[in-house]
Amino acid sequence: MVRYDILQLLAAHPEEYVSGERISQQLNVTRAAIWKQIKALKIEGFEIEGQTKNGYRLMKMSLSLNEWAIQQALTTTCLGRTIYLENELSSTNVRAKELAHQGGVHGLTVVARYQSGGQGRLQRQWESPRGGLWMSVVLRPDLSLADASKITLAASVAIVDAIEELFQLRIGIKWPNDLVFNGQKLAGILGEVVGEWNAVQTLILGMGINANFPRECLSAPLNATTLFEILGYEVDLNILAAMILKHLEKEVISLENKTFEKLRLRWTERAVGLGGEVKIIQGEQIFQGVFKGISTDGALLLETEDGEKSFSAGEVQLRSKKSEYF
Ligand code: BT5
Repeated sequence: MVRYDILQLLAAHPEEYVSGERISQQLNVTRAAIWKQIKALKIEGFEIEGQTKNGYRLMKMSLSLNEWAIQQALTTTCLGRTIYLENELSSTNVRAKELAHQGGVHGLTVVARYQSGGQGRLQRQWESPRGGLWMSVVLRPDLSLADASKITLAASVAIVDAIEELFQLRIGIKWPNDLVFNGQKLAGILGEVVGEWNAVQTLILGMGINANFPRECLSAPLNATTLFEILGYEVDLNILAAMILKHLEKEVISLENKTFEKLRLRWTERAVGLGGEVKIIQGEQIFQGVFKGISTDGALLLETEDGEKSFSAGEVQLRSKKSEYF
């Protein structure tokens, strides 16, 4: 796309103005076309200064989601290398599933600026206003089904690490995969297994991060927060997406190398409610006990009066005795 060729050229010369003549010659486009594309880039959120005498200079990248900017920020080998960014989707998980069925490769990523039918686990809804990061990745890792289920734990750690690296913010993980700050939900993860593909398991990993919008954009009863609320400024969603994909790729590779222990420890370090009294709701049954951590197969360990019990994600809900998020 000419627009991004122009941007590429400007980005390659961050300290200087690039003349319209030079852009025109290098990209074989008219001066009028350049002006039109620069205008479009500004609407996309890129800050570009134009000087009649000197030409154009890229002053600031766009904080809004942009395919080109994500590609620029990516440091991964596979994840996000094929990327689809849509202005609006019902759900990125649904779209990613369709693309996976059509043969989408390992690492294929779908991002939407807005979801009209964002999905949570167990048919719950996920509110997805503009300004959030709604992203799903198709993963075809070299893992058994049992190990593949640990990928949602890996995603929690990846998001926590990305947010810490970028904003020096410490996020907690509420088992199995809610990310919370001061007891309020900041992000959620929806992992779905969509079956085998050449004997390799295919997963769709959906990640939703409440980023650049105020808390009021979510319905009032939710116990939720957003990065904007916490940090007081808008973050670069492209860099955030790329950073999460970087950490996620690392975690997936380390799971493939059978090194779950490190992930288990990293996860445990961030777990909220650890060592405390919790309730586990499994259908009609309620178990009480002390939350001891997660086992080597990723199950939650609960010390009850009748001894240690383990619960795998999906079938149970975790509650503190006091509140939903401790
Ligand atoms: C989750 O489910 O937390 C998984 C959320 C995954 C969302 C991503 S966005 C990209 C991809 N595409 C999708 O369609 N989904 C994934 P669960 O643990 O079931 O939590 C759902 C519950 O969280 C809801 O019932 C609400 O109570 C609450 N909730 C809904 N929207 C929220 C939001 N934006 N922030 C915080 N809490 C929310």
